[in-house]
Amino acid sequence: MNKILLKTLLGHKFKTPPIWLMRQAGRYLPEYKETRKKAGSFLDLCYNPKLATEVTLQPLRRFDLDGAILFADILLIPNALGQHLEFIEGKGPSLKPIKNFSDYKNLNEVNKIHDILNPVYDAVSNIKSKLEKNITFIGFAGSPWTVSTYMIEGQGSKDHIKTKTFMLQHPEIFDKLILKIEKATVEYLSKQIVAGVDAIKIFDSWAGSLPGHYLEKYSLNPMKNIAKELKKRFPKIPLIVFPRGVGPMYEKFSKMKEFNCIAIDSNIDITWAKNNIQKNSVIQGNLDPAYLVSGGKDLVNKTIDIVEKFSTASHIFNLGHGITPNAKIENVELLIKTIKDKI
Ligand code: 1CP
Repeated sequence: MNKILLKTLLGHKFKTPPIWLMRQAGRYLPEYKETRKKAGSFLDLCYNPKLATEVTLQPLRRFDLDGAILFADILLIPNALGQHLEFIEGKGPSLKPIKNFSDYKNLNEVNKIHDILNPVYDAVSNIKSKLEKNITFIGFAGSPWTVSTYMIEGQGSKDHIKTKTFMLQHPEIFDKLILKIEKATVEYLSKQIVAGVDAIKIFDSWAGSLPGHYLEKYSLNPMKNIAKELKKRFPKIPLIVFPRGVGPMYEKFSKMKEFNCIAIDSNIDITWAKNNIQKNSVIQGNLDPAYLVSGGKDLVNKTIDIVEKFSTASHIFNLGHGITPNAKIENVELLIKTIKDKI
């Protein structure tokens, strides 16, 4: 097996760390914009196996990356559970929000999700058949907490006040919703694995907005349950967790034995992470995506700093969050050259 990313997830250490980038497919690539136009809407792109394959492969044709991430979205789960979803140009996702028990009751049964998600599994097998043998293929889903914020807010939010108010005022409904997302996510990820992904990542992009002990209850525990079930069904498939924004609580998340790797955001100090996290788990991260806009010496120096700090144990190079639409292609090239050629 020559998949160095997969081997690193399993605890091997290479002189040069493997690299992939969160949101490596997307609007900073002209070829993505073209395919996206051809598809019609963003959802049409996600549910078109041929075009989803095309955009998954686009960054790999341009860059010397070690991993491919399935082109899909964390909001396909709410959609498959029956929630109306559209992506509005220049504004982002828009869903019909869940406001009460009757909205919750109207969601589809978990076993119905595949009726909608089948094209995603077709995309996975299609991508698998086209990937070079040295590329690690990553499947993914959102965490129950992060997905619930979109289901309740009905759109992206910075403070998640509606979701937290719902959680505090209707704990019985909220618990049921989290459990339902958890179960749907296990089934969704299991099908991705059967269709051919090599590893799984769970994105908890909004973990940082949960207060106090709710972080454990609604972020950590549901993700742990998903990971436990996946490990029972597929013991060899490595799992990555990304509890973005949890600060010093990263240490606790990194001790979850069910996950092989923890992705850290750019706010985490790399020396702290080396001393407190890397001893518990393989580490992934954590260049700020802004360096891919600004480029130059700063990008080179920061990249070398991250690689050197994490070089004593297993490390996967990545950003601390998704690449932005204004990232420059030449800066992505410079980043990869810096890592692979050690300039
Ligand atoms: O206009 C467009 O083309 C849509 C932009 C876009 C893209 C390229 C969206 C809408 N989703 C995606 C693909 C995507 N989303 C991928 C696969 C591609 C890749 O990584 O190369 C992945 C892994 C995601 C995951 C995702 N979607 C997350 C978790 C990661 C993160 O960035 O924190 C989240 C929070 C979403 C929701 C979402 N989807 C799209 C947008 C604009 C958003 C964020 C909405 C908000 O502001 O809250």
